[in-house]
Amino acid sequence: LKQQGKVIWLTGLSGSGKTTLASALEKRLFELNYFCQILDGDNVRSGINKNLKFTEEDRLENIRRIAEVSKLFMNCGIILICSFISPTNEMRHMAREIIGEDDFLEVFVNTPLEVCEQRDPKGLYKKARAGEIKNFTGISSPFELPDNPFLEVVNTSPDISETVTEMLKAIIPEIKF
Ligand code: GGZ
Repeated sequence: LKQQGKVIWLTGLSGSGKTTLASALEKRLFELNYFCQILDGDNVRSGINKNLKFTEEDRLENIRRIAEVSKLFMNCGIILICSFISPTNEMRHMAREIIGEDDFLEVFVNTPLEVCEQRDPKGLYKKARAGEIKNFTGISSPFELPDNPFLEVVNTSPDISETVTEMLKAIIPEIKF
């Protein structure tokens, strides 16, 4: 492998578009012969973190384990794309500390709550408003604005290719487009 491992950390609300951006970014990186791995709720919360729920304490432990696992992958030279709400600065700071300042690239997917709630792809906001889901981020659990993101992307239009290019340029500055 000629590449250097790093961690691209997407933070943002449920429905903000993190998963879509993560897979589009993964695809572009693969096309450029970069070796990468997505970590998200689907492959983490159903596996190593299946005992964790959405209390503040469990979210912190969720993020801690993800950061530790990411570091192991990263040390093998892999580019991690981590897609987690990671709602507080405490959680993001902890991840940054575990992974290391230089390798932790925090990308804030800044989609307004109204837009996320409007999209509601899984009907979770509706359930949260009805009180059927407790501690739902943005409704009954806080989302703190990231205090020092490496990059902030606004992801409200359906065409994300420009956003992905913007991310690629920031992540791998030696690439020419
Ligand atoms: C927020 C929740 C909750 C609650 C279930 N609050 O949009 P999704 O469905 O596919 O992604 C969300 C995912 C969030 O898990 P994370 O591991 O990223 O959260 S954290 O970083 O805060 O630990 C959502 C679903 O799980 N989900 N209940 N109460 N999101």
